[in-house]
Amino acid sequence: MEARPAVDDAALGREAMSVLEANWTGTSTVPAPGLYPHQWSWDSAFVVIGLARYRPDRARAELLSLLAGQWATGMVPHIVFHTPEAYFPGPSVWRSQDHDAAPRVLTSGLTSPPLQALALWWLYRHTGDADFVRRAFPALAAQHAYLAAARDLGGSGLAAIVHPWESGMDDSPAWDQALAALPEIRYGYRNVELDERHPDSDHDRYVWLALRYRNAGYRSEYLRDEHPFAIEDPMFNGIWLASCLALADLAPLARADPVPHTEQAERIRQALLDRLWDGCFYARDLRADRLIRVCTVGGFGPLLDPGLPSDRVQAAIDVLESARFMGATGYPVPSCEIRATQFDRTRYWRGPSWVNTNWLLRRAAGVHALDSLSQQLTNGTLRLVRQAGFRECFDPFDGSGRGCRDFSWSAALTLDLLADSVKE
Ligand code: 2M8
Repeated sequence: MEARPAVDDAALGREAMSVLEANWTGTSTVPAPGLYPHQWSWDSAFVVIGLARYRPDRARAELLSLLAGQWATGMVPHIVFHTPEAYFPGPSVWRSQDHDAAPRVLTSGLTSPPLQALALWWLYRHTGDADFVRRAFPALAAQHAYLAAARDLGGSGLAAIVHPWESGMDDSPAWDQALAALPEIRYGYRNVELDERHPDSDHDRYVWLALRYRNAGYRSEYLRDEHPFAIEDPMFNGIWLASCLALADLAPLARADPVPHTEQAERIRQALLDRLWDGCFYARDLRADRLIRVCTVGGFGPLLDPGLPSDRVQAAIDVLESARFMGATGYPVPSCEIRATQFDRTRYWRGPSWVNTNWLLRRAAGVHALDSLSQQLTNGTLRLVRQAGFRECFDPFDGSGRGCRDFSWSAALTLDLLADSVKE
């Protein structure tokens, strides 16, 4: 089924909901039929956010079904395989069942941006369901404890990603040099449906990195001492910081102490400023010990922090609104600055606009009371889905749709944007 979103808000909302109904498996929501037939971690968090005020029952089920995949270490995996549907790399590559810390359901061995606590906060804000907060809180606190204990590979207070898939922005040009430094690999494993996305060399390196980590038993000592890909990403850490503040806010409901979560947020804030800021936020390659000086949409992640100093907020917003980003494209927000040599309006995470990053930036505009930016992001995003449908991503210049159709987070976040735009 492909939804054809209407101009009318009520019809657009119904179309969005019908995409989410069609993508609901009975257990969780797949990102898109066919291409992504399992449960992806940050996709699910966006679905929780979108369903919070319409189907809180399903939002709760979505989050619990994701957390069923949590490892005893606290790690929330980037994919949970609830069904035997074919996907590469699937369970036979990850072999989670060989690990004592893994749950009964099969999962990947990587994590992804820790958006779940912010999603829980969103759900609470719209439902007032404190019982559910009490139920989900310990798992999310454990997820954060895992990041602090096992992923602070630079000893800086930031969590490092150990694979491009952990960023959620797989093909971002920010990872190019770190990938190019890896050995030349030719496996020839392909998910044929993803062929157009990545050059073979990148895909083989993704698989190689995943196999190295798996073969090392998913050990954090291996990540710290040997793994060749370790990057402090401003979007991953900006999301983590926002989720720490969400846990601090929710802690009293769960009869937990908010202070450790506030302190964690403060550590992340300080490290983001000390280590990733140089006129805008860049990712830092821990193995090459340098900033990766390509400005991507990921660089705006720290704006999710209400405590970011106002001069940095202003400087980052100036970049966002300039002709380097949304100032020059007809639609918000290109995933890479358009003057960069790596910018490509057609390639996944190297130029196209995405509904999820638009939503995150809109949230950031909200926390800094930037009402006109918030409105621009809402209107521009709704224009994209009205014109092109709930596509995976969009050409930032002409708004045409790219990638999958009936994409869950595009539909879910449309519901959220519509609800707020009606209220405003
Ligand atoms: C994309 O990532 C997967 C690997 O995890 C892929 O390319 O197959 C990314 O866009 C990621 O952010 C997203 O979570 C996933 C499912 O929508 O697809």
